[in-house]
Amino acid sequence: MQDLTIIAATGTALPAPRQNRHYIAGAWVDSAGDTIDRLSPAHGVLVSRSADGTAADAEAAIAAARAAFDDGRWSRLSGRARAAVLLRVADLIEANVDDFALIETLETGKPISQARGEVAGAADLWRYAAALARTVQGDSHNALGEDMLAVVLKEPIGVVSIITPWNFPFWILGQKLPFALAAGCTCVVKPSEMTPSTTVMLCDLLAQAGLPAGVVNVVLGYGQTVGAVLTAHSQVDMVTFTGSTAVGKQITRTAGDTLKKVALELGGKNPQVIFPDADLASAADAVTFGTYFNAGQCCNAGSRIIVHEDIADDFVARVVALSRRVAFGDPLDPATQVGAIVTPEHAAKIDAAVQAAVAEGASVVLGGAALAVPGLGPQFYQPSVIRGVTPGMAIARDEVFGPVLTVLTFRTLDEAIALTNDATYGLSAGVWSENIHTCLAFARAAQAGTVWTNTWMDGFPEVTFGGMKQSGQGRELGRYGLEEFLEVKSLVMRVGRTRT
Ligand code: TXE
Repeated sequence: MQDLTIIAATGTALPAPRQNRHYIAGAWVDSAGDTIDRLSPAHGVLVSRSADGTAADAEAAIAAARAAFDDGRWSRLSGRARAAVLLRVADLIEANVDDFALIETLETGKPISQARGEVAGAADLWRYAAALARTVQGDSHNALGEDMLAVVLKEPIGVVSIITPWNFPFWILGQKLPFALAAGCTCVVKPSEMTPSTTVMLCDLLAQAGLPAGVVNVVLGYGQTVGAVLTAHSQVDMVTFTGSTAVGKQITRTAGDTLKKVALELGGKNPQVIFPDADLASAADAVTFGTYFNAGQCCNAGSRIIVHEDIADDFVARVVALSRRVAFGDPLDPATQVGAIVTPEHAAKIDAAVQAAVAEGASVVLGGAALAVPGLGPQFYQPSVIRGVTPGMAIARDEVFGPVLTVLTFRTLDEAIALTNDATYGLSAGVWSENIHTCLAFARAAQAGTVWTNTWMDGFPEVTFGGMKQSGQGRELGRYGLEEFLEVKSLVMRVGRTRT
């Protein structure tokens, strides 16, 4: 082992496995289908057994959401009344952070400290969405002629299918569900088949908070069965999806038959550009965090480093030194900073990407292999730094979704911008320089939904998030995060007599 920081198994006793059922029309429902077992990626122990939903289960959930929308039990409430429920949900999540975080850790493999942060952060998303619920408003036109008045209304779009992935299950749900509810929509949620439990646990809190039955329904199961129905069904008005670009494209095609609205938050291959005048200590710190956070299984991973050639050796040495200090190991230890890889297949995919890069001529400066953690299974990967990467290599272009940093170099600002934009993705980009002109020139030219300047991955419920190019369409968070779930209707009225 290359002098890394490793945290051995804590030996903590794990809770009994959860049994997860569908939640439809306010009731727990067994599936006619099979069940799906989820083992903890770090411990190999059964965490949950969940319904493997069928098309009929999905259809029942859609019917419940449709009925709840059409009778106005939620959509016709005032923004104030909706906000009150969302605020109670936020309080209840905060009161249950530890329970949610433990299950999130066991299903995803992420460190418990970060799972706590994710759950507490999600509560804040519910709180923010509650504030937005009271701001639904459109426009008025009063200069169309004295007897004409037009108002533009914003109305809930209707029934929304929400399909979420496994990397931040509770946070990503929080980027979508409370915003849809704030707008007055009703929802059918399908969490990832690998990490369904916190979504299921939330249903109890929704009921306690006073959300009417049928407004939120959860169907468990696979994408090809349940997900396909949620995207194709004529009674669904919108699909919002976070996941892989390949499935995002598939969803767009399926949803096209009924022309339902589609919002997508997909992959990224996000560059951080480091100029020689940057605060290199801060930049190295942020690059290290941006590479290893969530074991790199993060659409916003900032692991495509584009560093000025004059400082490349120094900068890589700093990152390698910091990488050795990042604590990898048992997610249940509060000191752990990086946990397990989500599945054995995904761990193998990460390693294959690294070995392919080596075969293409890149060199491994650090890591580049599975990580042995005393007392735990094989599903860990070493912090890895790869040099000698050229822009055409697969590892420079494709999302690795693992704790792997690649290094490209540049000489001029124009070259840095060209390398940044030489990507099919456009989710986020970063620039490190003490010169505001350099930063702004880069930020204006970068094809990315978010550009971070002298920081990385700082996010706020208030600040809109989303991708350009093949990183997605539509936006989440901020005001735009509400607008996505609102339909626009113009009322044109001839009213009042023209004065003579
Ligand atoms: O994602 P999928 P996977 C990227 C990352 C990762 C790769 C594969 O590169 O290595 O995707 O991950 C549901 N119709 N991201 O395979 O398959 C599925 O059940 C409807 C980026 O886990 O996209 C799950 O609920 N739904 C990312 C969700 O889609 C379908 C987060 C995501 O699964 C479906 C995760 C279908 N035909 C992975 N097929 C990010 N943007 O953060 C699957 N699903």
